[in-house]
Amino acid sequence: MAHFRAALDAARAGASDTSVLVLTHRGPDPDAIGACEGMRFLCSEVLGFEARVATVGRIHRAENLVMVRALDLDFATYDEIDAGGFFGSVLVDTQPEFGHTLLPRDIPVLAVFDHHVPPGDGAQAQGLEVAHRDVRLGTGATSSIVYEYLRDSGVELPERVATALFCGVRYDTADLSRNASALDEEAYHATFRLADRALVTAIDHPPLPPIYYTELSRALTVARQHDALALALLGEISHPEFAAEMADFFLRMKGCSWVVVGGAVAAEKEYVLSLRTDRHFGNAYPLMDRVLDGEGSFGGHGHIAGARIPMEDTGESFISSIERRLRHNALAVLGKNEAGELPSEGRPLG
Ligand SMILES: [Mn+2]
Repeated sequence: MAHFRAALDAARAGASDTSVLVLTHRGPDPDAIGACEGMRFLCSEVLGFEARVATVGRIHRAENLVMVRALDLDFATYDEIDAGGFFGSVLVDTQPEFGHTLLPRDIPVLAVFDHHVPPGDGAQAQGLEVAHRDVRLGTGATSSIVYEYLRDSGVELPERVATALFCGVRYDTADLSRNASALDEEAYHATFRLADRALVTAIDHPPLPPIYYTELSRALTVARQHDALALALLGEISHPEFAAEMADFFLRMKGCSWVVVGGAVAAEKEYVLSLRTDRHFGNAYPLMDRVLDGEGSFGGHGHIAGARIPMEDTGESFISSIERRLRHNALAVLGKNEAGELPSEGRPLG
């Protein structure tokens, strides 16, 4: 905490600007949203700086939208931000080296709080000089790390901040069942005690748009099971979080130990992939590496990995060529059958 404070103070001393900008990865999930809100509160209430949160990419997933709306979080979008007012930025739930994170050119990154494996096996992890870098691979949620700074400062958490942090820990650790450390456990219980219970439930059961059911129906039709792998490459989808949500959903099927779900998001000119493994199956990160086989960029921790492949073309044939490669790579992980062939068709789920 003293180190983080010193990093901000040093940057503030040499600047005419007075505010801190809090940033996260594109298409923020509940952990990113919770960590942003906790960090905004820490910077403003504890450290005494004006602080602003800016997010990049629209927030689509119903849970995440409800979280921002119901908690009335004051998040700007990146494009609205005037770089002039900030002496530095703080990154949460991501690292400057990740491809899915946009950094303003004129604002230095002063601090990083994250729990994802740094790109490049950690060797080039210190690529950008950052005064305060707190990356904890053993922690289930960045919201837990932010909670620890708030706890150590002794500040009382308002209901809204506690609710945001709780949702962050809750969804990134699946209610402490996934990648959860002692700190996650403490953060989960401490923030839940102060959270707005009605809002916690409302965020868990958000209203869903009609397109959700259309895409759900397609995902169920397209998904195939190959031994312990459920594979669903969905063609075009309306938003990237849908792939993550379907990955979680398919992983619940009995007999399924790992899941790969992908879809093309035309608006963002990207093909997104979500990979999940169950408790017994091992790490998601090296599996994603094999499924991508050099394409795009990816990140992950424990049983979760996500990837993005830029698309120069959003036409159907381009999308299917990506999906053909991904399917081939995923099936190659399963190995060849006795005839020396990769498993082919698979069978429909259910
Ligand atoms: Mn996270």
